[in-house]
Amino acid sequence: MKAKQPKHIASNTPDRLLRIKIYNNKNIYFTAQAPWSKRDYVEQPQDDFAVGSHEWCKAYIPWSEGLTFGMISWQRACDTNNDGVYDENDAGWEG
Ligand SMILES: [Ca+2]
Repeated sequence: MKAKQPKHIASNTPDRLLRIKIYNNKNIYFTAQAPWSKRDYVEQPQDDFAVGSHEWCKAYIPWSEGLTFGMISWQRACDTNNDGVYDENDAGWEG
């Protein structure tokens, strides 16, 4: 008789991350962080360009990743008149 194969062997080893919180009294807490959708880095169209360059500013899709370092960089370096788009009205536009 064949041994029955466990069906969900992977479910016992969840791929978890830990968040570490250190409080003022030096207590350290570890909390499990559930995987989130953005954890696996997806290549972005602007990856080939230097952050803040004209090409990068053009390629970056505002808010495509939410409020990230990229988004903040885009707001500071690209959308200098803060109207939500990168175009000829912004200081870094080369056109
Ligand atoms: Ca702008």
